[in-house]
Amino acid sequence: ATTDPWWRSAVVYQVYLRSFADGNGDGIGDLAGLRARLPYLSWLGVDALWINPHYPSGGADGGYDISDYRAVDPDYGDVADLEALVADARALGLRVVLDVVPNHTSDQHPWFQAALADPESPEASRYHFAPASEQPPNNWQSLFGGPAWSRTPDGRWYLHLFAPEQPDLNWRDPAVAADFEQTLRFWLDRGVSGFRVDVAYGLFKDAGLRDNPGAYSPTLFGHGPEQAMTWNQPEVHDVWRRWRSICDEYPETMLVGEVCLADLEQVALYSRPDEMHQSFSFRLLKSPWSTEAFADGVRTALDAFGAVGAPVSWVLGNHDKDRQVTRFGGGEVGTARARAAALLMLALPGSAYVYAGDELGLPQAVVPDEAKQDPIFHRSGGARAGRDGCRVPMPWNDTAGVGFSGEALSGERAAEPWLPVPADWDRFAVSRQTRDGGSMLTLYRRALALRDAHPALGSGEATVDTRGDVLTVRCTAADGSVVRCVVNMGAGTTLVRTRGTVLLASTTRVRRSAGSIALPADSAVWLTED
Ligand code: TEU
Ligand code: CA
Repeated sequence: ATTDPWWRSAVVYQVYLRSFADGNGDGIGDLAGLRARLPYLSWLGVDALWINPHYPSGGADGGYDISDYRAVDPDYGDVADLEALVADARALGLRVVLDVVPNHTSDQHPWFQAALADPESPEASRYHFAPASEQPPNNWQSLFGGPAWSRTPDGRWYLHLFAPEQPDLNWRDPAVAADFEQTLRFWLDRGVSGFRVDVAYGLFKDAGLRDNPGAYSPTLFGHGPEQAMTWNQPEVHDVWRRWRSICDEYPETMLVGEVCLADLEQVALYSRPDEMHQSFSFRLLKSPWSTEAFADGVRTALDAFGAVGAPVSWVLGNHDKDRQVTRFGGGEVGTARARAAALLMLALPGSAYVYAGDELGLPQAVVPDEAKQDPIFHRSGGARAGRDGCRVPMPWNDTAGVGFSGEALSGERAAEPWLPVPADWDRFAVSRQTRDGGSMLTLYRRALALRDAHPALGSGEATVDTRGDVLTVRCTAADGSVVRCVVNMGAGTTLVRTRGTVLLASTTRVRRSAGSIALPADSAVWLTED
């Protein structure tokens, strides 16, 4: 019972639309499929869903190259399907958050097509073009590999910080801002509860497009001063102030920014009270399995966001990073760690983002090279594996097609899924895990139910302590109630002194005795106070 706005402690489930559920049997996840699976999300106990881009797209970067911001890609349905989804979700108490991509459009977008056709067109000034010359205008690199500048057929240069099919918009042209404001209103008028803002640290570039001081080499936690000319320009904050004021016209709306900067204090500035409501904290997503790394990540985030009065938005997985089971070592060890990490994240105050399939403990899938779609793989000539392995369709049941494609709809055999599902993935199927009291899915569902029941979980204040391999987060609610999350990140069993009750354990191998519990390697518990 709290009067806080919903998003401050929400659990938001990230739906990779193309891989979630295929309603019409063409092998591609869609809005109808998602709509049919809403009861699952309600049963699981999440508060909201964020849907990866659903817009018409050139198809060069998993939908992050948008050709029409106020429509639905025919692969996924139409605007009426989205409205029906929002209505059904609302009836189940679930909110729908859309992805919006303001840093760049598709090269198929009518603006870019007009700009290609006529260098003097008004659309040309909405992008970054430079006159034909031998060398590109500066030393900027594309995040997907190679120079950030490509040539038009008539020899001009244009800027793309991602793939060449994703030309960067020029936010110094007021027509760009005006158009995005219409886009926001278009979807808000259709009942969505907000937006996840792609590359929110981008948009504006150095006004003189000067060389970056350093080469592009992503540091551990994101971009830093070496890329100072490309990212995090002060002007961008005016955009978020304007977007906030638009969202404030619609009750209970939120903006969450993707801000991939190394310095979390800079990231938190995007969540000042008059800007976006949240910006992701990617620390847990990028930390190796070590007490120091996790403790530092949690403390740094709590401090940085606390300083601006915003909740931390915790992330353990998304569509850009290897699945956590694999990141944490794979197999049984990786799974045990992912279970413990889930209890840590879901205890911490703030909002938590759960990437579809992480609640099933999916590992990074091995996708054959010839099936890979990710431009990172193709542009690097195969040197970088790409992100396909975390984007494989969801296994719903243990039939041959793992229940991804709706059997009922056409009566015909469903098409092959757009990315191949590993042969043994029926073992991760929702249908199996629902029946298994020890499954990852059961753990998530129990954790989410407890998080609803205990105000100390997901809101209030947290303090972080480490002792050897043991990380303890002590969470105190406004009513004074306390829950501790104790994580043993070491390789051996450890004894935790407590008289409290175990609310939930990540493993059945926790042993209780009077005054203490034995916590096995790579496990976590939620404890009431002594
Ligand atoms: O990602 C943008 C982005 O900058 C991250 O990939 C970032 O480089 C990384 O997390 C740093 O550690 C977003 C989307 O999430 C991604 O899927 C798109 O490909 C990209 O924007 C372009 O739209
Ligand atoms: Ca489909």
